[in-house]
Amino acid sequence: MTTDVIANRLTQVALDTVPETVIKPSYNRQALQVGIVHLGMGAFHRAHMAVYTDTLLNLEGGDWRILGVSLRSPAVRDQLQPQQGLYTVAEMQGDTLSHRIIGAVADVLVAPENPQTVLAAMAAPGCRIISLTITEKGYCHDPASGDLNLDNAGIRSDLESCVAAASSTAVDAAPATAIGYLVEALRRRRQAGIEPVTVLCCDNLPENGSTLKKIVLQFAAQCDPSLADWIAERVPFPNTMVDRIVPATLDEDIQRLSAECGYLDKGMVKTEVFTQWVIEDRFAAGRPAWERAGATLVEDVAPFELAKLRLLNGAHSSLAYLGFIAGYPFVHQVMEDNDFCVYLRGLMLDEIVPTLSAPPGMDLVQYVDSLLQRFSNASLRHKTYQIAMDGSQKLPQRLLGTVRDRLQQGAPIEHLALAVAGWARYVLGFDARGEVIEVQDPLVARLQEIGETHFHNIDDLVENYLNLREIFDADLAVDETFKNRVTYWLAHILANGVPTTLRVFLTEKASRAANVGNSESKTEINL
Ligand code: CS2
Repeated sequence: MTTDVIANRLTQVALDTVPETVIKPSYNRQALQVGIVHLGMGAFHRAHMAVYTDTLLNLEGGDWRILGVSLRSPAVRDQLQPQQGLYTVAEMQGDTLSHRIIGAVADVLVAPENPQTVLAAMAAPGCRIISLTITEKGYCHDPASGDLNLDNAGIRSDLESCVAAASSTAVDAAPATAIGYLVEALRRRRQAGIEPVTVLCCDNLPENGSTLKKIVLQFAAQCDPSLADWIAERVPFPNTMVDRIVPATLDEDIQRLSAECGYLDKGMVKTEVFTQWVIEDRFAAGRPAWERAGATLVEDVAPFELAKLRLLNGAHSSLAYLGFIAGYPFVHQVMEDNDFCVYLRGLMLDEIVPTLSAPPGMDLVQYVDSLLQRFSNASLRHKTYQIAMDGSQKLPQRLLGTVRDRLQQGAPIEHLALAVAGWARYVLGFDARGEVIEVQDPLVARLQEIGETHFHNIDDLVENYLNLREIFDADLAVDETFKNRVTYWLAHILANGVPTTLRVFLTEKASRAANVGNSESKTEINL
């Protein structure tokens, strides 16, 4: 007998024995067809888009179930397939915990094991939406310029297959990248005369749909310009703003669920109560009525997306780098440190908010308060290390766009420069006690080479980081104010550590405000 049987694994059959306190799908799952193929079955999708879709299926049914595709690892398939796609979303806030089982996922495929099945599903007439949560680096682009990275090994091999497919009829391409899958699926749809689909990007990229469209068109143009034209004309790529904090599931979360609800769910995800999804309403072949499930369908997502990327994600990355170096493994621990709270509030209110225009119906000062509360949610146990990953892909849209706008306005960038210095300190690859940090980033080799070569000369160190064109565009790299302030704060952190640096930062800020007499800052300094 396996442990799964002993522990009562969640399955379609076992649904009846799940306690009443757990919300379950009320629709006949098998009767509903797949209408969405989703690339990237990580925890975020399972706690966000799949939940909206499940809510809608509960309300009105519809052929909108989701076929998930994992582009690399079989882990999620191995978790969900024995559970017939069922999994639990645990919403956590303080001591309160609610559980809901999601039925929207029909199955999960692992792309490298079954590339042709994946492509066939993406090219099937029933597939009306192809959606993606593949993280920033999955787009194989240069985050500073938004262009496809033609040096990426996966892109190079996918381009070769694409050229071959465009010139012959019987090529079974096995793409390496999500972009390769998308273009090949769209090529097959066009060739077979199947109605175009909508490609729905749900990652934290600036103008995510438009960015993905540009990458896809650049790719397609390299192998078949007429395909690029067809995609440009026929396939919508709506922009979206996605928001929900979804930390990676820990073993202890699975054990807790098992202890509290009496079943084993290896695919469970944990999240906060808050959730938001703003979608540009531009679909080629219909869409689920997600507005009935709480999503906001709008004509223009840009202000929502910019506010979310710059405020939530910008502050998140800042607290992750500085917090990790300060010795805090979890986000809520950072928020328990008053100096951090004051700094983050100042970062958002003084330096980020002035670069934004408030999205319709949103008060940005209230939004900042709500973010500080959300970050303080101790029950999520969200690791600073998780957010610190892939900084080279995140910094441009989270912090550097704001820096650029502030510099153009001649406005101070002190908080932002400290955050960028926190990133530069983190990617050196050792913490305050000299312990190794396993930096996870597509540019890790170059980052660490720069760190090793220039560690003893901070000016050169910063200069070399700023010369990484994937992250810092040419104008920003030569901006003396930016370089100077990042160098200043990095030197401070290296000499004194993050906690002392933060204290000095806040003291200097308070005395500047006192000197001005009438504080320029909206932040309450609580020293
Ligand atoms: C986080 C995001 O890991 C990260 O980089 O900043 O995943 C964040 O939790 C979500 O964007 C919240 O919507």
